Amino acid sequence: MGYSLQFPATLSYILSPGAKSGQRAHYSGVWVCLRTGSPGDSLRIQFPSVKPNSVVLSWGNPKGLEGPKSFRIMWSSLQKVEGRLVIKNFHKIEISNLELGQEYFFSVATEDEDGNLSEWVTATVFTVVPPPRHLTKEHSDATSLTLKWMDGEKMEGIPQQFLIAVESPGKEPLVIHTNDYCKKVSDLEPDTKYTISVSTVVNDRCSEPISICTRTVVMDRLTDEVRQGSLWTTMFADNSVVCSETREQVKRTWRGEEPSLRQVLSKIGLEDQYDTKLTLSTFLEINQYDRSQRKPKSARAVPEAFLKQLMSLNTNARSATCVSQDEDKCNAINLLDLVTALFLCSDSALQQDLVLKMSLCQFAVPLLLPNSETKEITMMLWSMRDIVRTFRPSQQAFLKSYCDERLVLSDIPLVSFVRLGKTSLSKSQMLNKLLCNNQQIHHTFCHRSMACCDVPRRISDGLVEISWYLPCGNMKIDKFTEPLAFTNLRGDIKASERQFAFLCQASAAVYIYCDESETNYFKHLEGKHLEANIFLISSTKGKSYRLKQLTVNPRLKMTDISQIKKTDTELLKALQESVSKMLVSPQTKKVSLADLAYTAHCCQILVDEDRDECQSAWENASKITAKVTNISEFKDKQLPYQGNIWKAISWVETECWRLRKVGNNNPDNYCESIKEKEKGLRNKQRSFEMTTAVERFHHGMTTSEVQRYHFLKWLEMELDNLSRHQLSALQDRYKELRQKSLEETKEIVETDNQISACSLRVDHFVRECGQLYNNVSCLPEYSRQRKNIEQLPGQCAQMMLDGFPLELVDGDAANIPIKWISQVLTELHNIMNSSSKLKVITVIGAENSGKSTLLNTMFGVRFAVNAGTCTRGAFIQLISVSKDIRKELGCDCIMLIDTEGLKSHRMVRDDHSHERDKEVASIAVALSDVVVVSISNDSSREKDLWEMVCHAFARLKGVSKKKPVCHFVHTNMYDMPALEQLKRSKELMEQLNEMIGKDVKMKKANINKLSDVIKFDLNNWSWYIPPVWDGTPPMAPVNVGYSATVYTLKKVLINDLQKCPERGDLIQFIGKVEQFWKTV
Ligand SMILES: Nc1nc2c(ncn2[C@@H]2O[C@H](COP(=O)(O)OP(=O)(O)O)[C@@H](O)[C@H]2O)c(=O)[nH]1
Ligand SMILES: [Mg+2]
Repeated sequence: MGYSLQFPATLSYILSPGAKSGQRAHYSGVWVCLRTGSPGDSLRIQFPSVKPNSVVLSWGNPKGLEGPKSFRIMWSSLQKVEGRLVIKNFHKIEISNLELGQEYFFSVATEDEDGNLSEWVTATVFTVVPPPRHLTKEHSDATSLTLKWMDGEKMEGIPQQFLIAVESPGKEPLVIHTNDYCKKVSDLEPDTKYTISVSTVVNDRCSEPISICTRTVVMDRLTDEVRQGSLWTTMFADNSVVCSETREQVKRTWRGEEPSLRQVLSKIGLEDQYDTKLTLSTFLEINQYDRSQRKPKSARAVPEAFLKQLMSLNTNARSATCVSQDEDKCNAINLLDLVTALFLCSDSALQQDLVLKMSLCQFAVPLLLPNSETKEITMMLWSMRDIVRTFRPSQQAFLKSYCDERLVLSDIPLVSFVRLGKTSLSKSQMLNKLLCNNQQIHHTFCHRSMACCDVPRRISDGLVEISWYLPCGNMKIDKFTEPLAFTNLRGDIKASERQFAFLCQASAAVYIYCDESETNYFKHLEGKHLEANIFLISSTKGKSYRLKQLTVNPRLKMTDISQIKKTDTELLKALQESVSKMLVSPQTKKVSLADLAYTAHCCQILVDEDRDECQSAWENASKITAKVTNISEFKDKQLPYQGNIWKAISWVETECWRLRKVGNNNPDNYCESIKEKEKGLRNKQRSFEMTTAVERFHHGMTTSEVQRYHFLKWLEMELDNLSRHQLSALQDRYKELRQKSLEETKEIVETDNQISACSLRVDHFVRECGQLYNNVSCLPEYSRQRKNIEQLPGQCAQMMLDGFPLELVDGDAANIPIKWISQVLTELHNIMNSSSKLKVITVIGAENSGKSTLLNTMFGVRFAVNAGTCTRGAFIQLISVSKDIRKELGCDCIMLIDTEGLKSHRMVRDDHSHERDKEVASIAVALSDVVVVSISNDSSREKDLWEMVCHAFARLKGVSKKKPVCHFVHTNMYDMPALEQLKRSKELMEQLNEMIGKDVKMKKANINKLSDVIKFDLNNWSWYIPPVWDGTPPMAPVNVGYSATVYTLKKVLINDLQKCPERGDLIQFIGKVEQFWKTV
């Protein structure tokens, strides 16, 4: 409720419980000083919230003063009186439009009905100075480091200074003042841990600091070597490798003669993003590109086109988006340069997402990323953390079980391919052939013959890419029976010594392409200890090849291990044999990428995870996960609010209006008894405290903005690591049982329950926060705990903006925690500056029919895939609409609702869960403008599903006046001729109409045919979507047809949204949720 005054300040009233909404406070524009009268001693002023530009002040009720009363409030800064006003019956007020970092004096007096004024009570407060944001370490060596940050929120244009404190245990802290946004801190000790904090200073007032912890590197021997002038120095000493670049190379960089990175970046329009970084949310935003994809006309349009297509898992993203060289020579950019530039210009959330999507498309992903300007090389461990794959090595195939692994944690042999000098053979093409299972070769590594790969590389020499070979357990298909990782170094090893040294220490085998005449190069390796087996693919003038084994210890020696190979095919065969032979050897080095971080450090390669926000976030997350030994015990002890009591409350709460078990009782009496029961349960729930785990969760969420994303991601991954193995076995069992027979109800239900008990996800923590928030009013008003809990909705709103879905309907308890959801969405509305007009797309349908996969592919979001077996809830995610098409679309954002699957009758337990499924589907449908009903091609349960869907629509008629637009999507459909599709669609329509016609309830509601409840366009109301995978997973890339069909559907959905009448914003949406939940 905003209220404008002629004062420089605006204010808004915060309703106290007794006040009626809409009641406005009386305000007198002219200030008259009245004589003092009634007592005012209980008017102690408190400041429940102090922000940079506003404060909330509150005070108690004056003792002995009954009846209506007014308060006079006056506030001033050091310079002048800033504002005055009179309000009636409120005890709390927000004063805004204040200046940050200023001292303000507030005075309040009571005025009774006769106009007598109490004594003034005063209090002073300083408005907050916002801390700086995005503090990062740009560069560091043994004795210095460079920091960079941005100014705090709303600080643009305000004169400010920054205070830097550099602290290290046992040393005097170093304090530096600066006016810049970047600072080099020198004279540090090597190999020492430092905590560095930066605060904003305005009017001599300091903000809260933001800090990072970091460790300087071990004394840099590189510079010594360069100083001594040795051209090529590679030292292998007790397992650590230090390499140097040539003095010339270093000098050139110093003189700034190689600005190729900046040139490339500015050519593709990313010059600013090198510093400010692209974010995930920028690419999820719906913009013109989503309405009509087009081939980029200039190099500047390439990054967006590539990223957008990658987000929708288009396996043609690489070639389809490049500007052809024929059209414009200076416009073309090498694909590897594009990938390198994008990774250098993305923040860590986007990097991780890119890698995940690239790996689903079976594109190789960056392992070592070079920065041609700073000469830094970064191992992209964090970026790869999110890749989880299911595969089946030969042993598992025998046991009929799968391995479900987070790849960076699996011990998998690494096989590296590098080149010395120039060779005519394309090692990338050879690798692609090694990686593919059949004749159809997938371009995992891009190679010269691909479009845009023949353009000269400018910034990607030294890039090492990685891709995995994972067996499916079928001997007829698998080329290798064990998992393998292949890496590929771009450019000559002579120019990438650190990468080469790393690969020699990290790999099981390194294959070096080289010409016979260049083998002298290896002389400097003589006597060194190399972990990898080194093989040469040595050619004589590029005409014939021979595989040789290279040993360097004690003396350099080359042994032929193959006959001369004249053709590529012969060579490929020899390579495959060599790799297979290595795989079966028990001595083969197997190592996880996570463990290779150490090797990277030894080779002077940075690791992206060393960034301080990432490390601290990990520490915070692991404090929680380290305590989990038994998941269901942990949930009972540490997340008690959402346990059985909440389930019971949910049941009684809804029972009051649903009267499921009223029987022959008088409904009024029944309700009374239910309410009594609810009261008892609620009291019991209130006796819980905020547990350590939730406190830590709160801490992790609130530490800092950059850390929050990392914290949530770490928590998500670590929790997944704890439960994945057990869960995936149960899920396999569940699927198996379902396929076997629908009658094995009991066992299915049991497995379902077990899955539920073993699940522990971030959602459970958020759920707990919701429950705590619902009960927050029982805590003392100014307690620390209450303050913490009251921050939670804001944090969760941020979490949604970070790309994490929010649970709308708690699937386990079948309830919507309304108070919590309302507050989170209200905070979201505020964060979006009240521009939250929305339209809603919902997906409902059978469980495991690929609903979440569909939404994820369509919008690039991250709904949980394969989670539909245990919960029956609904999740929401908000994506923003770009400003230039908001008017056209009639909304500022799109809400996606992903519902968990509808289950069929026969296997449902006797706890009204069938009813709950319908309720969840109904509310989701009632809230939406566009509904997608997904149908799997398993027709056995279709009838039940239809019944449920029809019921959802029918109920809708009772609660909502408008009909949603509806699309029916058949997923996992192999090529179906158009005629057959038409026939099927017709049949489906008839079936649905018939079902509706027969239903007595529907008849009563005056529903006779499908079009009475939903809108659809007969030309495109039913869709046949090809299977996701092109081939047999795990080696299958995403099907081009899948991605293309999903994209077409997306365009249609967005068009449908455009045609839907505008609706309100998030605040109105909350109202609708509440209203529908009670009526469905
Ligand atoms: N083979 C195949 N698997 C799919 C397809 N779509 C989804 N899946 C897999 O089916 C499982 C369930 O998918 P999910 O999207 O979670 O289904 P939901 O329960 O309907 O949300 C996941 O393992 C998906 O990878 C498809 O078209 N073909
Ligand atoms: Mg799902």
